Amino acid sequence: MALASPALSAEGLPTLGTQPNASVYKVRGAVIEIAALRGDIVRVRIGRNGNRPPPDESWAALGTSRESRAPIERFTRGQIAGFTTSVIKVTVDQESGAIVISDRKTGRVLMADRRQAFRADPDGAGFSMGKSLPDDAHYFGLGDKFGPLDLLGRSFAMWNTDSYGFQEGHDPLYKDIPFFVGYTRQGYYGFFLDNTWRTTFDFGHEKPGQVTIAADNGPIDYYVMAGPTPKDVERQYAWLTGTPAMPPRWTLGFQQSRWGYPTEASVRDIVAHLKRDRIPTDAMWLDVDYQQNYRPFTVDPKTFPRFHDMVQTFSREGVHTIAITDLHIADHPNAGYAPYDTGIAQDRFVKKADGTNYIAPVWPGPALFPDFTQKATRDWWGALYRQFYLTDGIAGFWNDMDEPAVFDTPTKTMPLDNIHRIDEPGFASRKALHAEIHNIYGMQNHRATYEGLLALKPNERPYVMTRASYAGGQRYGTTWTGDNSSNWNHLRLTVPMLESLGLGGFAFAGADIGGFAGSPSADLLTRWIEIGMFQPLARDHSDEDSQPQEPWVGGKAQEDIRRRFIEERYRLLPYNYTLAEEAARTGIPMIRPLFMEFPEGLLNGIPLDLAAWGQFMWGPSLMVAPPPTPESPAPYSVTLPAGGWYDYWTGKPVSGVKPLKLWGASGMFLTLKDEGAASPHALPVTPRLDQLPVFVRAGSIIPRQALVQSTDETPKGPLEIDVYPGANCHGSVYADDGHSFDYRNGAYSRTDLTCMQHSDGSIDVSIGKPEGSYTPWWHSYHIVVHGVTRRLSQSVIERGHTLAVVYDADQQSVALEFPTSADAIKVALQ
Ligand code: NBV
Repeated sequence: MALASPALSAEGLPTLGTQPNASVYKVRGAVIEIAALRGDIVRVRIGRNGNRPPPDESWAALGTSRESRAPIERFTRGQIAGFTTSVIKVTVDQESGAIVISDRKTGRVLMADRRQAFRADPDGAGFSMGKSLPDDAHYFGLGDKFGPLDLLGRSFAMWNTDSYGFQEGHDPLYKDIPFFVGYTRQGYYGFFLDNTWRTTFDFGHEKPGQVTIAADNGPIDYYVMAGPTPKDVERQYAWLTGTPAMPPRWTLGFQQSRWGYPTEASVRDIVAHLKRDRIPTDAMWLDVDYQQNYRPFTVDPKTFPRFHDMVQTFSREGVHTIAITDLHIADHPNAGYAPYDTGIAQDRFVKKADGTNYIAPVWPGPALFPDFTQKATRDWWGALYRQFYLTDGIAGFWNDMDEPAVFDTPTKTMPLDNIHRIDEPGFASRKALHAEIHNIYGMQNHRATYEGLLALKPNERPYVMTRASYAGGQRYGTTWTGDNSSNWNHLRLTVPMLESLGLGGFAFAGADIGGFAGSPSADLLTRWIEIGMFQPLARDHSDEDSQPQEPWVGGKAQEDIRRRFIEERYRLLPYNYTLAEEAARTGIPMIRPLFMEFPEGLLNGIPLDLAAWGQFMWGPSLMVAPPPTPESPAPYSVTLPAGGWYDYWTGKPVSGVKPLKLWGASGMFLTLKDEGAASPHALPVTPRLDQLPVFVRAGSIIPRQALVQSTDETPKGPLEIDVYPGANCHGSVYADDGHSFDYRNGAYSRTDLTCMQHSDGSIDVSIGKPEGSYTPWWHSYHIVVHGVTRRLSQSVIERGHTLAVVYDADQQSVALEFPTSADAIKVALQ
């Protein structure tokens, strides 16, 4: 029961006397080690049954972050011991072991054990932790959960599962991201349980007033991040588990895919049709159809006779080819199948409990499963891409089925007592049961591919998409939401699902546009394309049994609408790419819940999103507001957070009405409190299939470009800069070569943009001095300032001449154009 800090060597526990950032407490046989990694992040590790804390190993948390140290000051007051960092206060009740982690200055409680630090399961292997759930709490995150954004009142399992045709409420799905963002009226915080075994999170469902976090086995090892804003939490989580891999620019273009393009001719036809119909496109995906007998790393010469030529031709047309490479290696001996031969020779595969290779049916029939928990196996796997990547010119890869999925078995996966042989920097070499490895298997498959491509082309950004993953998997690229369905509810729930994935680090994620299982109606496909163009990964993909769902399906009128939205995505590329770079640098996702941009924006005390179903932020400036029930022609109310808004499509200011009733998440009407300008407004909208309400936050500056048919094309004309005056008016534009890592050595260009509206109506627009050594494609700026209601007819450019300005009274805008400069430029519009 005694405080046993700082040095515990006499007890056989780790000596922490030399570690000024951690305290160790021995309570009721448990050894609780709490370390401050930064002033705003603490890590709790608990050794059960008098054991030392679990080993410091992690697939998710970066070694450099785990080694990081922040100063602490310890204290003891009666039975309460603890410490403070610059931001956090930790207390441990030495009678019960209950830990309370709070904000040192405000007293805001982040996480508090209800009674004790944990409860051991009767069998001794598992544990559960009961944390208090304040009355005003809400929870967000946990990755690919399929339901409302708020996790409150529900419970979830974390177990990567092939979930074909999943529907609302189905759980678990493909990924295990045991990280959530907690909210109370006092602020936001983050919680990450680093335990790869099957775990559960219950937010007041089983036990009201309690968040229960439990695992079947594995370490009690968790991190609490102090926020206090949602963006702070995202930065803290990215610092701990890594930022998302910077995507090649082309991956922000439109992408076409389908399971069931059976031949090379059919694939060429699709690309030709996209070109003919002038649907801007950047990628064509090849599903399993191209392979010989579904064997990974093969091409069927009968159905894809000129495969290499096809990939090269597409590439010349600005269309990048992405190929699926499932992980299961066909059990195909004595046939010259190199992945099998080399894998067997090097003993690369997962074993059964009896030590023999595990073989189970998947695509190619009986197959073996690489043991990605070994660096050497990952290196072997990565080298299998040589021909596709270096010779054929395939631009990206797709790791499917890596939960791992196994056919013809009720568990849908391999036996839990299969054996992995961890042989890995940062880990003790040991055998591990599949039950421990299952949730990181897909992540390590993803990693093996990403790192393999990197080894083959060290200065090219790899592009790899995985279906299964674990926390930290964002470091290896992108993901998608798996086998969704072609129905309106899936379209509706895609938004919170992508938001949750973004909160969990997966900034570049997408859902199959149009839905995978089943066939969308023409209207559904149109709406899905519209909304999907404001999401990170825009890929139209479908099941082999479904009807075609390419952009032209359903007739010209529908295609024209879809094309218009796809084109808009290309026009927004400078903005979108700036968002992608921000995500890769900071961890702040591209698609954001409203609370991320308006953390103070509460409706009846709760974050705005909960009343504004389906509305989301695309970066800091654009708010997309699809109908909350997207199939319904019924009018609905868009919630406009306080601060002023413009209509993206017309450029004109919009104002809502207040107070108003809003359709809430739970299907109830909520009444807005009228708190004057500081309160949100509601804007009545009557939905139309050919329109998607998108709003620009006042005070934004958005860079755009001329339409291109592929992101490889250099846009003609100036960089367009749309200025929407308002408070704190700013924006930025980032550019680099779009594919290499040269930006890390300064070969990028970032320009800050600001504006200022004076009381007499005159406006200053400032273009900062471009930072970085990269010269972007534009040579001039075309500036349009929106919401201008009085004639402004000339502009004075600092150190330059006076330029005529075009004032458009109808559009309430002024426009002017001038060349770029290596220096800052300030334009005074008078
Ligand atoms: O490779 C075929 C499909 C793919 O189209 C889909 O996107 C994946 O989620 N894949 C599942 C395998 C299906 C196995 C029945």
